[in-house]
Amino acid sequence: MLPSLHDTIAAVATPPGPGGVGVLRVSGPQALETAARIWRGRDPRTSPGGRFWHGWVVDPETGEAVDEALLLVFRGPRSYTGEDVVEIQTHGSPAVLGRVLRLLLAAGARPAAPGEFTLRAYLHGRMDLAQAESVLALVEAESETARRQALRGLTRELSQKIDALAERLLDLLAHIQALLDYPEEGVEPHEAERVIASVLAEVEALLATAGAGRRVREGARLALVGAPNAGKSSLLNALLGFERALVHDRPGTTRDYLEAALEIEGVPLVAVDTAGLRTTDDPVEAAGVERALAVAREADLILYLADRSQPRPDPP
Ligand SMILES: Nc1nc2c(ncn2[C@@H]2O[C@H](COP(=O)(O)OP(=O)(O)O)[C@@H](O)[C@H]2O)c(=O)[nH]1
Ligand SMILES: [Mg+2]
Repeated sequence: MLPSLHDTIAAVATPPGPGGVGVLRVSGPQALETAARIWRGRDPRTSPGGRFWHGWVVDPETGEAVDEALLLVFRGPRSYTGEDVVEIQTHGSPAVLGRVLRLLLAAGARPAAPGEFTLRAYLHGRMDLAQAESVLALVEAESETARRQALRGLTRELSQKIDALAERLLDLLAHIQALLDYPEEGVEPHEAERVIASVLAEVEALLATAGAGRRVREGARLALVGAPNAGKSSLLNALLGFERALVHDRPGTTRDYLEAALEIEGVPLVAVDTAGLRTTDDPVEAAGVERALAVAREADLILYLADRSQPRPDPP
C-alpha cells in the first residue's frame, strides 16, 4: 500500500556518521508548522519560498537550544516533492541530527520511508519514473561515466524518447477509434501495422541500451583467465596499482577467484582474477578451475592471457 500523502514526513538526508554539516528534510502539508515549532528565528510559516534563514533549533518543551542552524523554505509546488518543504542544515553529528529529528517527530512529522521524498515527487508529477530511477542512480554513482549517465536520465533525455513513442501510439489509437466511428476517415490497417512495428523497433533499441546502462552503473565484469603462470594475478595488481593478489612463480597459486573493483577512463570494471586453467589431480585446484570457467561464462569481457615464451596451449 502507498503511504499516505496527507502526512508530513521528516528524515535526515545526509549519510550516517559525523560530518561538517548535516541536512534534515521535512515535506508535507504541515511542513512549515512542524519546523516553526522547533525553530527560533524567522518564522518559516510567513517566509516566502526559495529563502534561507539563520537561527536556532530549540526544544519547544524546555526552550533549550539544540544547535545553531540554517533553515531553507521551499513552498509547493515549487519544491523537490511538490509540497511545502523545509530543509534544516545543522552541524553534522549523529547527536545533533538524532535530536533534531526526534524534535520534528514530536512536533507532528512521521519518519519518511526510504525513497518517500522521491515517491512524492513522482506522485505530484514533479518527475517521471525514468527520472526517479535516475535520482537513485545519481546518488549511487561510483564513477564519472555513471554520474553522466544518471544526469542524462534526470534531465529527461530518456523520458523524452519514451514520451515521443507514447505520443505516436496515442495518435494511432485516436485514428483507430475514428476508423470505428467513421470508416471513411480512419487509418488503413497496413499503416497502423507500420507505426506499431516502428515503435516496437525503437522500444527494442532502447531496451538493448539497458544492458550497457547496467554495466556503467555496476561495472562490467572482466574475467582474467589463462594457463597457470600466464601473469593473470600480476596484471590485476598492475591495473589496481597495489598488490591485491598473491603472485608467485609456483603454478597453481591462485585457487579461488578474487574480485576487485577498478575504474579505467571513467568506466567502472569488476576484474576477476581466476585460477589457472589446466588439468590437475588436486581436487582443490580442480574446483578452482571449474570456478574460473564459470566466471568466464558469466563475464561481460574475457581477457585471455598467455605466456609468449611457452608453446601455445589449446584454449579450453
Ligand atoms: N617475465 C615476465 N614475468 C611475469 C610477467 N607477469 C608475471 N610474471 C611472473 O610470472 C609468475 C606468475 O605470475 P602470476 O601473476 O602469479 O601468474 P598467474 O598464475 O597467471 O596469476 C610470477 O613469478 C610473475 O612475477 C611478465 O609480464 N613478464
Ligand atoms: Mg594467479
